[in-house]
Amino acid sequence: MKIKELQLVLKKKKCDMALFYNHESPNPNMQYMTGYTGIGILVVPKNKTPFLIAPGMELERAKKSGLKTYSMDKKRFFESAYDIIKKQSRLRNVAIDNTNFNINSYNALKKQFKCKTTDIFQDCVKLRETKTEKEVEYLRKSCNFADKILQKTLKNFKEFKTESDVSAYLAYETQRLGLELSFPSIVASGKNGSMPHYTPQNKKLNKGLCVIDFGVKYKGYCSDMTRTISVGKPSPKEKEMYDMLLGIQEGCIALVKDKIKCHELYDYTVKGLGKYAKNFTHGLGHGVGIEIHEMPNLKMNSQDLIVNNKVFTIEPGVYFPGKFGIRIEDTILFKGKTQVLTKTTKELLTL
Ligand SMILES: [Mn+2]
Repeated sequence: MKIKELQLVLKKKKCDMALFYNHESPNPNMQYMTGYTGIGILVVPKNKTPFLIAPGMELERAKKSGLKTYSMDKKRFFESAYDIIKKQSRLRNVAIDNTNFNINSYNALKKQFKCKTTDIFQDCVKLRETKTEKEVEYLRKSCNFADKILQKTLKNFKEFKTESDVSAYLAYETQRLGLELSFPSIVASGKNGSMPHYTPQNKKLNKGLCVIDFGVKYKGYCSDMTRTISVGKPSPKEKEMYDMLLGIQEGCIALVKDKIKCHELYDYTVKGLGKYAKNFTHGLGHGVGIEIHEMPNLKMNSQDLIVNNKVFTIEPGVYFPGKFGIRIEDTILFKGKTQVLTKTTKELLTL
């Protein structure tokens, strides 16, 4: 995606080429440009066709990207790459994404290439912020799958005894459909719900509210959704807080429009929460794409704008340590109008 746009950045920054690499975990920018998530190097020359360099064991997979793929010989990673690249491109100024380069790799690159490097991490983040039609389609499907799996989980909820029963079922159903989780699911029952990033335990589900935060990856694209349900009948206080938060979440979604600044959505939430604003301890939401957290950032003071083809979450939450927590999250597409991509009911279910 967006190779031409990247090449414009390279020309503007007077770089000969961009170089991205994967060693262990996939580099999101390389995945974005090529779809390839294996070990190797992506080279994007400023005015020629991009190509991949991959070790023998990954060649078959790398070629599926449709890009010309060169085989690394048995030499070291960057040494091998250098021999291939120097025949194709000038190497005075190489653009790299600093945030995805570790210090050892950087030193190896500098030693071998003897080049200047220019950071294009933020440029890549910017390119990925607005989604192409293809990406919108993938994100929409990703959300459909997440809905389907979560709804099946809620339907079977009576069978689960522990938090990890629930998270294991979510993972099982995800894998059965040939998908991956966007992140380890959160299933936080009762007082555990007050920890926004809680890890589910192999312990009996507590009575009361239960926060379930879940998403899948479809063709590499993440969905993200949170529902809070009630195990047994909710107390009047829990029900009151839930209704208030749902009103704010839906009010916030209704407020989304072209060119609105993200802090305006955040401010609306804080105002709506009134005296409970101090119990809202995280940002209002974030962009989603190849990574679970992308731009825009819907936090305090954020000047990021909502414009066509941005996909992001709206997820207000309130947390009462030692008591309970509530979070309600949808993945939203803005494209002329606001479309809520995650469609699982937000009625407070008693299961
Ligand atoms: Mn989220």
